[in-house]
Amino acid sequence: MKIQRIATTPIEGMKPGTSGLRKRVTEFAQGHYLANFVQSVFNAVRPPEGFGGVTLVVGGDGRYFNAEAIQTVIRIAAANGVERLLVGAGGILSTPAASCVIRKHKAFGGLILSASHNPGGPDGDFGIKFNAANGGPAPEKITDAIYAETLAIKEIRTLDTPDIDLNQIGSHRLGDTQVEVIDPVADYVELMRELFDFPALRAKFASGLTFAFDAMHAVTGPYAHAIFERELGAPAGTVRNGTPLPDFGGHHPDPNLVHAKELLDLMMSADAPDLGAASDGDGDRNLIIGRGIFISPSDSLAMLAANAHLAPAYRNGIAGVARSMPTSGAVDRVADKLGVPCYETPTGWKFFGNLLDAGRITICGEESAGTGSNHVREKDGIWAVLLWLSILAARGQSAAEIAKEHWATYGRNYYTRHDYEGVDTSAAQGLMSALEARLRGLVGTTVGGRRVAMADNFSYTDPVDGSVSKNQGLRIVFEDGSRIVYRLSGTGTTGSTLRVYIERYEADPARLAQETQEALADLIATADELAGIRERTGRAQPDVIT
Ligand code: VG1
Ligand code: CO
Repeated sequence: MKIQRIATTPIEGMKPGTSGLRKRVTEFAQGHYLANFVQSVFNAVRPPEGFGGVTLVVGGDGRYFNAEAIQTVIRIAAANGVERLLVGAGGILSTPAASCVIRKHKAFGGLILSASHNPGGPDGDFGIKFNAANGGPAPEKITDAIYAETLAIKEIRTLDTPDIDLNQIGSHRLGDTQVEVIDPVADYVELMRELFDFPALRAKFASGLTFAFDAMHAVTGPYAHAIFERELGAPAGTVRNGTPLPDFGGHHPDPNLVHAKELLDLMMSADAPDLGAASDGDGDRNLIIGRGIFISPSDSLAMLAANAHLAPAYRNGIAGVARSMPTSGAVDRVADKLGVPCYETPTGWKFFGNLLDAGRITICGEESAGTGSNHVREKDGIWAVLLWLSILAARGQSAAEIAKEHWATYGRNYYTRHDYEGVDTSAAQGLMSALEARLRGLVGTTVGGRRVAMADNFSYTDPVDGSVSKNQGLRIVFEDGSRIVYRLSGTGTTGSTLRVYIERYEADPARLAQETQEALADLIATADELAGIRERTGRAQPDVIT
């Protein structure tokens, strides 16, 4: 088969963000945009001996442009000499399933086509990222190398071949490349069966445990139907919006209290099942709502760490935990009590990989509804739900009872994140640099009635390989342990998103049941005052509060 060498020129702005390259579909679909990036990945990761003998995994979240993009990726991979491609049927692989397939089949890595929680459709977003052989998102060293290649690229290697039929499971030959279309769900279900006690969960569903899962018309539908309804016997209808749609049914597949409002309303109603959960576009996030109670992702991470031993995979305890810097300190208290280390990393799953590979941690998570463990190298929405179901089953208590007991034991970290979306980029950057310039001077002063104990721009030194990641968010810590963190999002595609993370610890048993926004009201006001949010962004209120 004749390899086509197509001349091209570098395209600016392809620096991967928090989780790969994300742009509007309109940008991705233009000219050589996608092909330039994919070829740059191959240029950056090519082993000295080439891609012969290499297996690569390819799949996506099924969003608009996924089907075309996957064919482009297959052709470029074949033209670059990749020996074997494992492609999810229908072009589908959830992010955690892709991680699972890479690890199980000892692949060299994978290309995941997803813009995750970003909106989809012709006017929505698309994305792509490279995961390495451990199944995890490429570390910064590799994403930097990919970026450098995007600025130097001269030609794209591809084939002039018809599309491969991805709708049937089976094998195809494309030049010297073997393209295997695989069941996107099977390997993942098998892994979940190993980690959790499916017969015990099945028995709980049979004896009346009730559950609602909102797949938000995104990629988790097929996984959720297979696991919750078929494997565990939950009644049909347990999984809602379970058919993946290219535009997510016109909704925004971000499982938060704004976009998963239907689920929230159900869980706060008289008909609420025992547990409610939702996942995002690519299946790596989880929203957990008990009957009448929202469990904040930071609290969920802490509660999962404290109770993980109730599931077979973690029966012998956990080696350690990690959380991203803006995530609340609730899990730190659990680690303390368990006598295991707790690591604080920058935002984004790629920073957990080394800690997991080195066996230093077993469970990790982020405030943005991401929780996972050493079973794969991505956060995993369905895994988190299965762990919650296992804990409910083993403890025989409601989510609300578990949360209350947790707070009574550890105290409560009241926590909220305020997002200001689509802010003018220069206004957002101005806010951050003005605040950064003042950080040093803030230490020792009193703001909003609290003395500032520490203020810095978070920098992380990876304890495993010593790599340093700077500029990971501005944090202001007060003497009473309260904290305000400011960051600009690295996943958005329009303007800038300012994220403000606010946290206060409460140990007083009489004050553990407050409404979160009320409990944090004075710090929220201080956050605005410190950075001049209203003044600089012109916004009186955040767009999303979680
Ligand atoms: C956001 C979250 C971060 C998460 C990332 C990818 O990044 O804050 O915690 O890892 O999305 O999640 P940012 O830079 O926008 O704050 V996913 O589910 O979109 O891959
Ligand atoms: Co996601």
